[in-house]
Amino acid sequence: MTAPAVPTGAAELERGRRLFAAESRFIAAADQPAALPSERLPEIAFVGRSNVGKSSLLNALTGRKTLARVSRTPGRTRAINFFSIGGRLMLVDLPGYGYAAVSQAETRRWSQTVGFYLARRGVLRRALLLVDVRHGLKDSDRLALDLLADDAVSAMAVLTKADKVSMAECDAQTHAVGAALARHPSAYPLVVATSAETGQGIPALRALLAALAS
Ligand SMILES: Nc1nc2c(ncn2[C@@H]2O[C@H](COP(=O)(O)OP(=O)(O)OP(=O)(O)O)[C@@H](O)[C@H]2O)c(=O)[nH]1
Ligand SMILES: [Mg+2]
Repeated sequence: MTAPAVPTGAAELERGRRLFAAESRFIAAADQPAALPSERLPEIAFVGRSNVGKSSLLNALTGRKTLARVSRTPGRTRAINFFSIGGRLMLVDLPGYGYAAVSQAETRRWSQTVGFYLARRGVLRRALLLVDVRHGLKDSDRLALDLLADDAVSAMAVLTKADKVSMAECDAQTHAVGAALARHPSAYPLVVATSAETGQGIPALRALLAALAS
């Protein structure tokens, strides 16, 4: 089998564009397992440290600035938020990790709900592990990867905030993260560099996700 590549073909890109041109809709916010919506569509989970840009990437993909809540204050997204894309794919915005200033009780509830979600969600097709291009993989990301491997969820790395560095730095980080993930059992062997500001990498990511839609 040949290794997957970042999509560049016109037909693939067009499939991605079409999927994300369809109506995107907020479905539910779950802060406990009982509040998770029913499993109707293939799901893609957005995983990553607080402030890495999960909600911003979701908005960039859908072309809607305010679908998911973005904040300068880390730890803003507290619940698991579900967004339907054209009734064919569910994007799942998870609360971030690695941010100290939330209470212990809240952190425990976070890990219980997210842990339950990752372990038990039959329709979960892939996790996007978001990594800030300036910071690279952190220990907390490696822990998240271990958790995903335990739950047999395939994880694809997506670099965020590519607009913050030069193209050369972005390429170097893409290779570094790719090499680090290549050693990890849960990793999907592809890294996409994106920017929610400039739109870099967004059409390619749409195309990759369209291949997982129903
Ligand atoms: N320059 C730049 N800034 C970005 C980009 N993506 C996100 N940001 C900024 O980073 C900050 C955090 O973005 P969010 O999308 O709220 O991050 P998050 O991962 O959802 O954060 P939590 O919900 O707290 O876990 C905001 O100030 C965004 O405007 C990007 O591609 N480029
Ligand atoms: Mg968020």
